[in-house]
Amino acid sequence: MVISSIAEGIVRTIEGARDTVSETLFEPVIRLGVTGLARSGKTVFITSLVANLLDRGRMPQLLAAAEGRITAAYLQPQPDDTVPRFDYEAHLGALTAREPHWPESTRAISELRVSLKVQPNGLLGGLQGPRTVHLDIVDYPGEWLLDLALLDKSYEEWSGEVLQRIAQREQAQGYRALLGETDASAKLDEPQAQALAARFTEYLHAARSAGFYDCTPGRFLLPGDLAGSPAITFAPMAGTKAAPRRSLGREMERRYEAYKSRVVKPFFRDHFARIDRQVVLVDALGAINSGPRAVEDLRGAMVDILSAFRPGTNAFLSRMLLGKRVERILFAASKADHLHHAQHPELTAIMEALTREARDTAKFAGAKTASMSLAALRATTEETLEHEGAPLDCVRGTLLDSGKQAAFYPGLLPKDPSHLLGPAREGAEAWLDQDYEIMRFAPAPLTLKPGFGPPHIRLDKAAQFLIGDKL
Ligand SMILES: Nc1nc2c(ncn2[C@@H]2O[C@H](COP(=O)(O)OP(=O)(O)OP(=O)(O)O)[C@@H](O)[C@H]2O)c(=O)[nH]1
Ligand SMILES: [Mg+2]
Repeated sequence: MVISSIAEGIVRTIEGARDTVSETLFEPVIRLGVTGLARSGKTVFITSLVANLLDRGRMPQLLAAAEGRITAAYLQPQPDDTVPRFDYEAHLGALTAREPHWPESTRAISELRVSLKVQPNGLLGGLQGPRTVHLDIVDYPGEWLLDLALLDKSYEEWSGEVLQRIAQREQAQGYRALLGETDASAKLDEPQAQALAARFTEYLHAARSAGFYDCTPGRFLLPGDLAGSPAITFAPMAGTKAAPRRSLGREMERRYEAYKSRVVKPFFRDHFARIDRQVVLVDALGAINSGPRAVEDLRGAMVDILSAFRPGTNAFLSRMLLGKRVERILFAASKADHLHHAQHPELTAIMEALTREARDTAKFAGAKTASMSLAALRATTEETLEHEGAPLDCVRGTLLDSGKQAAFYPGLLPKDPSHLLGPAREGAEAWLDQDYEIMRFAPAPLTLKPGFGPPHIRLDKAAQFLIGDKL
């Protein structure tokens, strides 16, 4: 245990050193992590960001672009041979097709390198030639960050917590019933282990659809190429401590430990530990639309997700990072084009309130943070209609379900975010004084002028915060 941890630390130092010497000096590399819970908008964000970096006509708030100092931008082979490439062309193809559609759900890690040729500014700017800055964008599920908490828990502790949490949940009925018929100290029987894992995974899916976010282990929902492997064929059980060798309970414990060391740790070591800048996308509007329970659950998930960015919360991670930290974190409420811009400040305030607890506990030790509302791909236009003698700020777009055009008013967000977060925390079943309804819009057909990327809201401002200082 100790030896492997030390070795992990050494690998990290050597890798860090290589980055610093060969690349940072001559051609700086920025590793930008893009994360968020499922369907939060990661794929659309990266696709539109890259398209708008390649064609910068809509990026006035990215200063280097506005000053004309980015002389070229191009895609390059990524540095990591074992990580799937982010399928930029397919995703952009979906968004810009004659009948545009949203890209497929991705659910695993992927990476893309964009290289920018930048003319330095300032006094020496005119004397030096352009430099190349590489931007490595890494897309990974926010659910994977939730697994960090498992590293500090034994199988017994984890099982205890999960069983307590699901004792009252109707989605877990099937799993509880099966567990009731199972003896942890009986001899291991593989079909039985598989049945338990399958039933537990069903519970996780049902809980996720019902709006619960505390659905770990993360790979049970998003198994990728781990599907069917022993490392994700386990489930929480009580009374395993006293179980004899070769029993079902002992094997469950062993697989849980394998999940931690073979799945969770490598992700943090090989990917998370190397990130310099991070954007966390949050579908706050979607949660508000689902009701108070979803909002409260989202808040809880944010606390857990963001704990990965607080150095010191986890001993393994601190060793891995060796003092390196994410320098900037952007919290972005995505899909803001569902809302007239007059309400964007309220959405940003809700986003800030949702992440406040996580920030207050540690301030992310030195990382610069910002919150904003953005739309990576703007699917609507704004319109002010008259309703019962008063103006009503609406958005217009093509409804995804019917294909019909409609103007739409989603409801009035409160000026004070606690008017939403308070009832959510107190367990309200529904919003009292407002109804919120968020329609799903289809992406609008695009005719892009040369030099212009897809339309967005504040993507340039987000880019300026995330990488502007390095250009
Ligand atoms: N109107 C609007 N909808 C968006 C925007 N970004 C994302 N969406 C919607 O959100 C859905 C999910 O977006 P993705 O980018 O696929 O989200 P993801 O986080 O990559 O999702 P997974 O890969 O499933 O985890 C899309 O299918 C769209 O319906 C946006 O900027 N505007
Ligand atoms: Mg995706």
